[in-house]
Amino acid sequence: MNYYRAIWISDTHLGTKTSNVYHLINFFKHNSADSIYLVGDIIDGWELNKKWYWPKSHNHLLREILKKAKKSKIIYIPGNHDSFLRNFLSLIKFSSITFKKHSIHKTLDQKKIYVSHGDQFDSVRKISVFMNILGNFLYNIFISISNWITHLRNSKNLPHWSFATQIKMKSKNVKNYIERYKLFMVNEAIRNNCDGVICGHIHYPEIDNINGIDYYNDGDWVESLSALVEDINGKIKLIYWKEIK
Ligand SMILES: [Mn+2]
Repeated sequence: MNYYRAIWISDTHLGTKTSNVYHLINFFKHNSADSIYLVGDIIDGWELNKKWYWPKSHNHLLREILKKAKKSKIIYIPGNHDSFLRNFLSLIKFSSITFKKHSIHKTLDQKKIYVSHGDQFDSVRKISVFMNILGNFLYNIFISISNWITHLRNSKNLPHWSFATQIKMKSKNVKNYIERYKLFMVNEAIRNNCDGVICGHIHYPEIDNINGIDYYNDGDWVESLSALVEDINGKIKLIYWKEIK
């Protein structure tokens, strides 16, 4: 079991076929922390609303998370796909899981990190993301191919490399979108008197520093299988999960 001060994951999109639930269960079995932040789009209410998809594996994962809640503090920050939870923020009290709109995490060396899903960016600027450019159907096929390549590479123990990310970054639109998003989120950190920001939403895991403010994106569990962790020495790292058998 790997032990951390904190773990951040987001964009697991439960309720869709593209969610890598089995990897996520495996991740929770081998990783633990004092605080576990679920940084939004954990459940995909949009897709569930269109078509109900909830196989047994999804309940299995929820049980795994509830088991975690016995020892860890769990903070659930809803995103745009699970925004239905935002209406109940004050009502929901579920064992040791707290629901918040955003949160501020204090690292070991007393740095303040603003934690937010990050979809407030979209309400400021409506820009087509990669998914909108490609369309839902093509996107799902594209992700399947990409995941298949990732799986092959993992089985050969090659370092993380995402086909999907490579293709996306070839697009100027996507690059621009990501750069603007990062600037926006860094400003959110400044507005909230924080030294850094942790978010998700754009499915692009990354650690950067912009004008002295730390920017962390925990990625997603549709293609990247990534998480942010603060280790016991207070260092925040990005990890790409490879299944432990
Ligand atoms: Mn989102």
